[in-house]
Amino acid sequence: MGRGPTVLLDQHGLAERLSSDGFDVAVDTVEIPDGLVPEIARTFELNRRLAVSVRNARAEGAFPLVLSGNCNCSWGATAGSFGDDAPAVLWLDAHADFDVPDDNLSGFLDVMALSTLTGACWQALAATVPGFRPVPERNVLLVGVRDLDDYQRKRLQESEISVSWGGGDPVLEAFDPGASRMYLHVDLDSLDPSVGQANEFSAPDGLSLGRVLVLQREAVAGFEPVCAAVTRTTRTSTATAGWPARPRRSCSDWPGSGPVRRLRPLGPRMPRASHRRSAGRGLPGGSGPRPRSAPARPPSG
Ligand SMILES: [Mn+2]
Repeated sequence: MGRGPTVLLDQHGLAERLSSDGFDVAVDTVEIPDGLVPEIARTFELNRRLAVSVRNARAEGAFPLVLSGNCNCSWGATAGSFGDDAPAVLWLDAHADFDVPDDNLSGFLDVMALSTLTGACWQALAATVPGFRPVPERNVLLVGVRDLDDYQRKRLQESEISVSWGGGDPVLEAFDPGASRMYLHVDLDSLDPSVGQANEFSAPDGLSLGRVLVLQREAVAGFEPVCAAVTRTTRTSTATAGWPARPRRSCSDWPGSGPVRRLRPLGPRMPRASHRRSAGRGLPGGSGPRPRSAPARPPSG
């Protein structure tokens, strides 16, 4: 999975496309040497480096856009973007990434990405990521989640996380995290397989592209986006068939095996409209801050 950022940049020319749209783009690659340390230690070291990279980008007035093969980049991305004020988190994913070591059956660290971010596990290691602060569960809206084992669904339903299940209409207007600054996390397997399969963890009944775009417009209208990540991109270049619907994992695909790329659309040369978009204001089609009411609740079943 880890080579997806390279594919997006080198094969699909993402930086050049953003540049042609008027953004001043700088690419910073965050890597650690293969085989340096065990998987868990590697993953946290990668996040320590990512946090510094993101913090430097923000100090330059840039908007950090993190490209990563794994969802645990959320630790470094938020650590480098937010101080003691916890962000609102809009997290698009087919999975909850909410396992803890004591209930996890896969041994896959990435399914603990959101549970670590919300402070449920790996607390000592997470604290070594510069600037890391656990995000309260009530600050998180999880959208598109649908591929869960029973124990995963139970833990999610017992949490304070707001949930919009599967391909249903997202419920951003009912999301009331008590924070105005946002971290936007897009795991591409949140998309329905009919849109494309960015990785082998796709599941049916996902989000349409239109729904994702509406949700993003609402997010920048109602919140101030400070950092974003696009994750779980595979090493393959296109969203073609051939991936099994269920995980087929190999160790070489696991966290830390590939680079994390952070794009930096820099502020000064950004067109005014685009800059406003980064600041979460005045997006065409947006309707201003969303009214807030009760948090969305998961279905009782
Ligand atoms: Mn994920």
